[in-house]
Amino acid sequence: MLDTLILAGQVVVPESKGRALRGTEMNELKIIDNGAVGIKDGVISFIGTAEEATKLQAAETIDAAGKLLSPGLVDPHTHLVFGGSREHELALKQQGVPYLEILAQGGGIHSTVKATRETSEDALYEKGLFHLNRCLTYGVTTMEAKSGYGLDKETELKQLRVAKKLNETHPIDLVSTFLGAHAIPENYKGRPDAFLEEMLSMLGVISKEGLAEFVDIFCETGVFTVEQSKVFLQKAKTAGFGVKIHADEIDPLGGTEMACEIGAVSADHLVGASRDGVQMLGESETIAVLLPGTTFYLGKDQFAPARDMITSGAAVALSTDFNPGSSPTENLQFIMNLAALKLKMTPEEIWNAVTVNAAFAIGRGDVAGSLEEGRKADLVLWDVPNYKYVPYHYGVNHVQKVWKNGKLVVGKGDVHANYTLST
Ligand code: IZC
Ligand code: ZN
Repeated sequence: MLDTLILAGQVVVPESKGRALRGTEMNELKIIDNGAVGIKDGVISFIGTAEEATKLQAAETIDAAGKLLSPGLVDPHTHLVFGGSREHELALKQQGVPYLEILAQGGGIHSTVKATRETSEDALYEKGLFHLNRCLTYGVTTMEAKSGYGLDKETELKQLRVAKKLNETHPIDLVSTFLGAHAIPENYKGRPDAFLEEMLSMLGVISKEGLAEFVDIFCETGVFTVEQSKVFLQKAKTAGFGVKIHADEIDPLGGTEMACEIGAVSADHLVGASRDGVQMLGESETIAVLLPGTTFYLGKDQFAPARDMITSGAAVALSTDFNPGSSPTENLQFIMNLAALKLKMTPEEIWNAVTVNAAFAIGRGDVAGSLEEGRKADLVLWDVPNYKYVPYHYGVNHVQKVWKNGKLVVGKGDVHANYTLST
């Protein structure tokens, strides 16, 4: 006897090959028309057609004929835990002051660092919880969270501990990344190497307390060079961490090539990736995590060359880059819209990019991002007629219900606009 049987007009079943989907594979998406998914003890115990499911018995049957059922979405690049906000920078942006100029003047990331240092661990937890709840209502059941707004030992550890507690208490599974190398703080101005050594000296305690699985660095003009990033990430890798990089986001420095060379799990942004970089992505295991919400929010016309990447055989994932400066949104569905409109990705590629490939980009490909019998039941019921509808109808939340580990956590009522959260 199943606990729950869900009948849906379409079920999206991204294929799990034990690795991320690459190149033309990204355009393949299994859809079960008039499908059914059964849940037993928090785990998926049946996937098939509604017709096949007629032989099954369930304590509860949800008839969502005409609607869409998918795996929970995975958001593989967020700066979830931070103090304050940066709406005061909007006027500067409107006047045309570039992101890196605001940063160089002591604003931007530095402004959030100041606010994060001044916010207590409890208050950071409450604020993180607020944003996390919103992510869940948008259909995300697994996501990454970076530190990087401390730039000192005490505050970086505070952020990482908040993320750990959020992971333990909230339905969303959080994967932590240490981004101590996010900017150069005032007291290390002109001494980037010394600052990077200081951040590397934290890896022991981070590892011991299980505070992060990945290490990341902001490789950008005025922040860290490609060479500094390479040395830093190689040391982190030697210390046993998976490595990630913010590469070629604003200026094309060549971080994409370096990420592929050193075997980064993901290279993120890649707006200015060179032809060589795109080619190397196609030949390496490094997953390209694209963040079109940031390009949109920074007011740029040039988006990451997603089509070239897919043509070269690369694995592409998509993410919000949720952060208070360059991408203040928890809405991964809007990123799916931007991927369709600005990155020219197909609906099939987009679904794979926010499920199976996003999961592999944060080391969770074996448990999240796809539907398989025996996997935990992380599911989203969408109030849309088919999978192509989500990347098409933009700016709103199409989620009707979310299950995490088989438990209904969003949308307890039957009313289509009921987003009541229950943890
Ligand atoms: O707070 O501005 N790009 N880091 C690198 C960010 C954006 C986050 C921020
Ligand atoms: Zn970022």
